[in-house]
Amino acid sequence: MLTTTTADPTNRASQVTVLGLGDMGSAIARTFLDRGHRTTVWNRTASKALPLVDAGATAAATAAEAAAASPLVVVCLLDGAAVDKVLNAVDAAVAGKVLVNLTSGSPQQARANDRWAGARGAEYLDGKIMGDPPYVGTPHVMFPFSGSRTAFEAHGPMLRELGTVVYHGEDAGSAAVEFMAQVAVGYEILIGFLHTLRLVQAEGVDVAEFAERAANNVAALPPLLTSIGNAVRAGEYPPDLGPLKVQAALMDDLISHRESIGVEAVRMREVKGLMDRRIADGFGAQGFSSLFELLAKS
Ligand code: FVH
Repeated sequence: MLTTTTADPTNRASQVTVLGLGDMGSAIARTFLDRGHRTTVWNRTASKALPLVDAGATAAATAAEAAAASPLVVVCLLDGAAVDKVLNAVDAAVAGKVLVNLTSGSPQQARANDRWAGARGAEYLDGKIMGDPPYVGTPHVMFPFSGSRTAFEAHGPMLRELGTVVYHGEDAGSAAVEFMAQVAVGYEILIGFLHTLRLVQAEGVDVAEFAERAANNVAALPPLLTSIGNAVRAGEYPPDLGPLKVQAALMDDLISHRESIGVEAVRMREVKGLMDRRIADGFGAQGFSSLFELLAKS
């Protein structure tokens, strides 16, 4: 749930530092300012702090000075390499603080940051951002978090002001696992969608009108995702989308249609190849979800 109360800026517990003022870091700092938090900011390119200073933020001259200013230090930078560089500059200034890293990155990076913070006497929370900067401060931006439970309990109310927050447990890498997986679902679906727009365009259909119809059509996806998840967990594969032997025949049509109009069919050939293997193994009566059995890296 989104917390919308206005903070008392003189209350030290509500003071926050934001390191990194790109599009996302700026949106985060502005949200904290809007909610009444005393906000200290720092950015490598100092000029990016100016609009926030106009809105009431305090700009620090160095990352270490910024980190020293607040009990809660939020980092939002381009990538893991930038985080390493800035944290090395901050170093001992995080002692006794809660360090929250919202930079995209892997579970391994998150666990390394956790160890880094622990060695300097700081509590670490790793967070990931699923949403766009203009929507920070609304429930439309999802923030998976993991790491120090004590830190999450202490600062959860403030973090919830940024969007919809879910805590995934004490392993600092868990939020990144969730993020990587959710982002992958999006990309896997969207590359298929782009391939399909190629086909639609090659057939002379208006791509934007088709996209609108497709958007209505994907309303069927959420229950299907849930039922596939349950099938995979149980290791039992009912004939979702029909039995594989029937679906495989449809795949042949999809592939030959694409090839006949000069449109790439690589995704469909991948799916058809998996279906053929599953059918050859004697599982032709099972559903699409059973392809999961073939997706382990050998
Ligand atoms: N923007 C978005 O829509 C997405 C939504 C989903 C999650 N992401 C992640 O958020 C992180 C920050 O993204 P961003 O949009 O703020 O990115 P930029 O606007 O490009 O700002 C990058 C900041 O990082 C600073 N920076 C880069 N390299 C260094 C370095 N070596 N040392 C110190 N700072 C560095 C950069 O500083 P400057 O260029 O302004 O001096 C910006 O503050 C990111 O993980 C997304 O995946 C956003």
